[in-house]
Amino acid sequence: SFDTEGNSEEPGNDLLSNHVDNPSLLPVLQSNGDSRWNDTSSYAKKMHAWCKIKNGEWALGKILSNMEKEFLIGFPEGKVLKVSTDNILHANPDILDGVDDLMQLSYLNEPAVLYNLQYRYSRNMIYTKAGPVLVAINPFKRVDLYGHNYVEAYRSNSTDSPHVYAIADTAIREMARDEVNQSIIISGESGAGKTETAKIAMQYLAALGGGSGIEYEILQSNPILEAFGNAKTSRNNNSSRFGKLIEIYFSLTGKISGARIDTFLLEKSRVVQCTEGERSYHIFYQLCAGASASLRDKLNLRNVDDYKYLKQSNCYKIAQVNDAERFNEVMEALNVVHISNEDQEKIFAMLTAVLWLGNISFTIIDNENHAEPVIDEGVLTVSKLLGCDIKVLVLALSTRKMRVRNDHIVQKLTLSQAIDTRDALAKSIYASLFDWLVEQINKSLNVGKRRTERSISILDIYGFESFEKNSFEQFCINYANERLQQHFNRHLFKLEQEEYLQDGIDWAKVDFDDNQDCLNLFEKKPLGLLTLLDEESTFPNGTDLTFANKLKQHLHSNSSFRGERGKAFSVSHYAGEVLYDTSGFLEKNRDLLHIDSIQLLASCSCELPQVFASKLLRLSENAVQSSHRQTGADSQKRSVVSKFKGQLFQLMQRLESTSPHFIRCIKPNKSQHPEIYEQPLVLQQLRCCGVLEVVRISRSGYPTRVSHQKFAMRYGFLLFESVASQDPLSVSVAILHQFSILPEMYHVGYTKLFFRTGQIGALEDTRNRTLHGILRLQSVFRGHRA
Ligand code: AD9
Ligand code: MG
Repeated sequence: SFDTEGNSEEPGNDLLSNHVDNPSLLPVLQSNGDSRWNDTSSYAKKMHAWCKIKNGEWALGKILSNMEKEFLIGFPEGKVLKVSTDNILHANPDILDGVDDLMQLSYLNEPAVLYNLQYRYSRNMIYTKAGPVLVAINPFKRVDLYGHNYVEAYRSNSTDSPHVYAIADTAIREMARDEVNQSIIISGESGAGKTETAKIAMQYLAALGGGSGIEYEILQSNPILEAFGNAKTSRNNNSSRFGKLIEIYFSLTGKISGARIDTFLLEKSRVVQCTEGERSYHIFYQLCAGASASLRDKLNLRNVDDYKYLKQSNCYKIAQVNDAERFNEVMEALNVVHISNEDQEKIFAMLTAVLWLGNISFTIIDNENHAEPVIDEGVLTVSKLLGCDIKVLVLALSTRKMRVRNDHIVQKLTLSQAIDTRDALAKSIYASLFDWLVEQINKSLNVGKRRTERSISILDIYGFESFEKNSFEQFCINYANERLQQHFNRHLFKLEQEEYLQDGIDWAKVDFDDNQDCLNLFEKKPLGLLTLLDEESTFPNGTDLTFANKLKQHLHSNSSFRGERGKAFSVSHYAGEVLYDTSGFLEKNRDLLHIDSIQLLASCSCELPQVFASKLLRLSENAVQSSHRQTGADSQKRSVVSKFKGQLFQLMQRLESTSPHFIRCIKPNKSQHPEIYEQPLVLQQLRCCGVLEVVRISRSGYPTRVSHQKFAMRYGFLLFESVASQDPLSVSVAILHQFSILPEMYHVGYTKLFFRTGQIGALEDTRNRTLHGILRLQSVFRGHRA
């Protein structure tokens, strides 16, 4: 069958819609404006062309004259400039303005792609296909593209404009058709729109697979997880600080039967420490703003600016967000996922306990800097909210039981140790609460436990981050993004190209930015970032500085690594270079919660702290067991990065068993404003995601596939001379020769012909002209006869 750019139901139309039907206009890819592919003789007077102007941006002008090494270009405002040939690229004809698939551009160069996306963006067409990938540009405003009418349009196939709905629709269809689980993988940097896109995809699935009511519960998990797992950062007012995979199950009749949410590595440091201008997790502000008077009373809850953890960043509000209203929405959502009022109150008590923990201060009690908590409202409220004895709380915050050989001794904590212990307890309560909440939601969503049905998974993780100061959290987030990028590359570049090779096609590989080097830098054993970090974390004398020095000593020859001054190093990620400061790396990686703190939680009379304690105990016991097996590699507990790596590997394994659909979100500006399209910012994202290369592969590959038989049938009548042998292969080859199709434009496979984009278009034109001619002749004959 005709298999054009994947699979199309109506081959004829698709073939005709190819705009590139002149071989001389074949893809010109400029990955960085270099002019290797730029054949200057193809520029003619009066042609429009892209010119690179001073700030690196591209402007559209008209060629006035072509001099030896430069062009004279006229710009719309009347300006005339001399531009060197190196800074000129072909512009597409007006008729291609705003095409909805970048594959259709006659000239595929960076300015052409940027312009096309901008053209669409300024008309609120935020979605564009880049071959198999959907590109979504964040509108930073409401756009009228969603809701019932749009869902119906995509459900009934009455539109084919690129859309998240279209992707979700394809996933549903392919799940049913191929009986294979599907995944929708959303990537892009922080603030690009992944989480919104994930919700839009979920809405479509819910609309098509709904009926039982479970779809509403699934949708209502979003406001809950966002309240507890998202926060305002300098990049995004609603930044996800955890990764999420939601797997939605479908019954054989295509109805949603349940779902399961998996989360990855919540950034818990945010609970106790937050950069100026950012916020901690939304739920804290929502609770303080929205709790009823009686709840405030019961919890001894104050205002946001009464809490040190919330005060330190000097930021309480998010523009256009009403935290009190959001609180009501979250409570409503908690009801929907069957979390009882009683449990809700327990949740709020834990949140308030965390806030009050932050207010606990210490006094120095001796001249060795040992400290003890001040018994004030903070200590009293925490003990009441957790249901623990004040004395036990005070001891847990000021001492530590140690085992020295066979003796148990009690060691007093210094001020900084006491503060760390307090903060570790707060972080641990919050992270345990988050996990518990996800578990409760899953209980509600996992309706008919047996999972024999098919599923669609949606992946939405934290996007690539590069701040002025980057710490352990960015290190983990960016590592996760490298893994995801690898998955993207594997599917869109490696596997596609392998298929050609399998079909016996002599295929000159298209280069893409393989991030394997960078992944190796992280994962290699024994000398990779993760192993070295784990190793240093277990050394008694290891510090952030010794860690940084080890990295420099062992990794200096890796091209993705660069040692920097002092405790810093930088990594050249697929999405750009990031400078990391190792301060706090070891401690955050060890993530120790002392047994005294766990015992404190276990001693509480309230239910949640006990639940947290038993889970924390189980974790540390498992770790101790596994560390025995691993000859003591991890002394106490699996480190954060090794656990995270394990989670990511599992995630990738799960995704590998699905058929993927990729959505690349693009952030058009840094200020989170609508209508602003910053070319260099968009370009940088297009480059690092390899969007142009995807299009290039799809185009410079052989996207059009036709069996010999079909080809011979369709075009055989165009032959001037009959062919001796009538077998489809010989007829096909004769057609190719007659139309002088250049050998590099097609490939004869074992059973099929493979064409580059545009070749069939020319043949179709001839076929149509000939058919028209025949029809005209026929009518002329009829006229004669009449
Ligand atoms: V992060 O890696 O979690 O920091 P995301 O998830 O990529 O990031 P998010 O989805 O949170 O970004 O989008 C940021 C903001 O852009 C949202 O809060 C919306 O205000 C805005 N946005 C994104 N997509 C859309 C959309 N399709 N329509 C309207 C949108 N607004
Ligand atoms: Mg997000």
